[in-house]
Amino acid sequence: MARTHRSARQFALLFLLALVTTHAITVVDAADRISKVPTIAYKTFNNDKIPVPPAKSTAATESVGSTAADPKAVATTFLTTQLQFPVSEFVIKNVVPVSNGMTAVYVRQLVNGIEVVNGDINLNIKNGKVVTYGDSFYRGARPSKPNLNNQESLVASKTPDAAFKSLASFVGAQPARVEVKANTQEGASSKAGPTYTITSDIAATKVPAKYSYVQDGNNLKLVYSMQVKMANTDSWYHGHVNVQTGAVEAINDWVSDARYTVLPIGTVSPKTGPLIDIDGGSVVKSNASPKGWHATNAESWTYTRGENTFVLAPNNVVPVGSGSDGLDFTAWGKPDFSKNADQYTMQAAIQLFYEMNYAHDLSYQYGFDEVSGNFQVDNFGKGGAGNDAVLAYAQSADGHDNANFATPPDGEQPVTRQYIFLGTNPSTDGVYEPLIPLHEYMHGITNRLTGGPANVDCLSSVLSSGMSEGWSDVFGLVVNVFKADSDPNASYGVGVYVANNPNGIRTYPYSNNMSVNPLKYSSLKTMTEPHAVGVVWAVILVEIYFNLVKKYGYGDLMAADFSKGNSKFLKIVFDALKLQPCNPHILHARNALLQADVNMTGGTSYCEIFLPFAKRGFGWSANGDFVDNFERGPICS
Ligand SMILES: *[C@@H]1O[C@H](CO)[C@@H](O)[C@H](O)[C@H]1NC(C)=O
Ligand SMILES: *[C@@H]1O[C@H](CO)[C@@H](O)[C@H](O)[C@H]1NC(C)=O
Ligand SMILES: *[C@@H]1O[C@H](CO)[C@@H](O)[C@H](O)[C@H]1NC(C)=O
Ligand SMILES: [Ca+2]
Ligand SMILES: [Ca+2]
Ligand SMILES: [Zn+2]
Repeated sequence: MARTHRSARQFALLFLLALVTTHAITVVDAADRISKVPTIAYKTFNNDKIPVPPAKSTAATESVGSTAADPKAVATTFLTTQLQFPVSEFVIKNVVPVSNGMTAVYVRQLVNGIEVVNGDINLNIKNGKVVTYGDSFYRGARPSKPNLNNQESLVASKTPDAAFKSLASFVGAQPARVEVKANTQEGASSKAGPTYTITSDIAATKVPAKYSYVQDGNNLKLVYSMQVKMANTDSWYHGHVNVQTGAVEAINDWVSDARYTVLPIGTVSPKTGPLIDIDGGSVVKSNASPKGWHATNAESWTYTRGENTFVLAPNNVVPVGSGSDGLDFTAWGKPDFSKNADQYTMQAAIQLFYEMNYAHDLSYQYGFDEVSGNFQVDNFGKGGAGNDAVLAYAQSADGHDNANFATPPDGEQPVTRQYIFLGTNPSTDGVYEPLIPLHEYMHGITNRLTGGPANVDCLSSVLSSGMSEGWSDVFGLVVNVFKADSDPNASYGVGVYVANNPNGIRTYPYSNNMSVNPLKYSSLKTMTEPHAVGVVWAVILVEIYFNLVKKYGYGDLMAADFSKGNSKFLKIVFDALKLQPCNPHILHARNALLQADVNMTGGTSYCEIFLPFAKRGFGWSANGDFVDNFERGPICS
């Protein structure tokens, strides 16, 4: 009996190991995919297809910027002629250069000279043309111009003092003292009526207040808009109080108070660094998530749901926050990693929520925005299709030893599943190797960006689906693993924690050292498995990354300072994804990287990008035949 029992156990164990082995290669995989892509004849990789940097003189002019029509003037013409708003009805608030010659212009609506706080148009302008725009301008009936300079003439109006008290009570504060001072008016500003400065014990600083409109369906409501930085909480409110009724019509807390106990991005695994309490206010990027991670314009949630993702544990259970704002998730505490992963499911869901949002906010800085087809419920009038926040299943029960990400076209909700890894003892959860959820999120990014956000069938050939694995590994490494002092000749693994193996689960670890990772163009000849193909692509990207960090230094990736090597790398990768053709060959993708750098900087990183390709057989005369070519070419020789 005992013997039988034992051999049955042994069999079970072997079976498990076999499973783990097969899954080990496909770990952090896109779902088992069925795809069929007609073969494209790659016969046109002539030297002249490789982008080259412009001659020095042109480079200088190009990098300084275009002399084409002023985007502000283009925007004004578009607003007045296409959209038929007279110049008196809008004000251009910001003109922001994007990359590739694109400029974003942000416009606020004026009615009767008064700003409509939720009436915005953003225009993306390139080569003197409006490429895309978002529009939330009010079109309903116009109220007559209120006589703001005569307070008493406003029908049944509340004083600024009463409005401030109403706002205070709305946020649960009782001011003991409120002093209102009307500011002296000069020039144009007086058109929008007087402004006030309010001092109160509940506010940390003086509260500026002015008249605005809030559009609410077919109504335009005159409000006092006030910015209240609270004295005793972290909140900093932008509140809008109805001048007639004193009701709070709209309010936004500029500070997100949410708190999470997580393994911070930048830590390889719980074996290399601690979990910490993170304050939402310190990680949320307001340009990417204007209402924080738990709210859209219309709704808010006190569980792992929000603008960018909705994270569910098995049986559709969700971790709920606590505290006065319901957004403190730290009460769930830390996982006990000495136990099996199913003993900390809720913590894992919180970790996944943090990671999905982090990936959203970070990728936003590099151009994965609304227009580019990113994943958001509410696009805040910035173009693209919304209602496609990532639906994320933590510790999904329908699999193990893996993770996946399914990407439909822009406007349809992507789904990611993270599984428990049974190959370790105790079992582990891939969300605690942040590279893994980042890898999955990057699948969504590369699918949306390649061939435009509406076409998500552009990474389905052997080479392009392989590259998609490569981009995903590299995104995970760059965001979570590489540090300022990382040695390019060292070995970097993927899945080191979930496989409990420092070399990870790929065919070779990543390294500039050819003795550690010998892959070349010719290695691809017999490869069909996407992850194996991906390692060939990614090992080159890793070398480009290290070249750029060596040349331009290392900065905070979230700050997206493109003069720093790591940020420059990520920006070039994101731009290239947008530039490359559908189902690219690796040589197409190489050329897109070179093109992105030429477009962005005039080609200042040309050889940092080209030489790692030449080193591994994708040199100057390489063509579609999988024969290694190591020529450095005329520019980098
Ligand atoms: C990049 O530059 C090339 C040629 O200089 C141009 O054809 C292409 O449109 C540019 N792409 C973008 C997105 O700017
Ligand atoms: C990595 O190895 C190469 C030789 O293979 C060497 O030239 C280079 O200096 C090394 N880099 C570092 C940072 O040690
Ligand atoms: C490259 O890897 C080999 C094999 O691991 C090792 O002996 C060699 O020292 C490495 N070279 C560098 C420059 O790190
Ligand atoms: Ca979208
Ligand atoms: Ca696409
Ligand atoms: Zn993958």
